[in-house]
Amino acid sequence: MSNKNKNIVETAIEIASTYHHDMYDKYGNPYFEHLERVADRVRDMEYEMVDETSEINLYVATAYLHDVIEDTPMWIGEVKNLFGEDVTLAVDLLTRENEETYADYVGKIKRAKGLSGKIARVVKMADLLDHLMGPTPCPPHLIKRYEKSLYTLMGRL
Ligand SMILES: [Mn+2]
Repeated sequence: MSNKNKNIVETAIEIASTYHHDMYDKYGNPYFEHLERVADRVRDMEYEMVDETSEINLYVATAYLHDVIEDTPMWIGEVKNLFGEDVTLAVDLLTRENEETYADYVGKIKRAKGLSGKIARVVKMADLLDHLMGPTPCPPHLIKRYEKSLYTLMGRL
């Protein structure tokens, strides 16, 4: 684990806590708590899903940043300046466009190539698990969609 990559996690925490400041989930909890739980899940998944040559900190940094383009004024060019190409491509994959159906969005993540594709799949699975099994109840109408998305992504680990 290089120092350079150790720093990107610290930078990602700073960026996420700054940009998601004053945002709350539908239950009134600070949004940053969701990002921390997703990052913790990704750390837990390290030995199961991230091969030993991978840099776990690229995955953890992406976990903190996974909603920053979709939900805040953060610009993707700034993500690239701070975090480099692999994290930027992964965050871009994790950003759902307005006109994109949820199935198309998950399908795009499933098919994505390279390290950024793998990072996006691991982070999205951790995100879905937090929605389904985290401390805040999943709205019933979303349970099937999230379960189906999880199975879709499990098809390509
Ligand atoms: Mn999320």
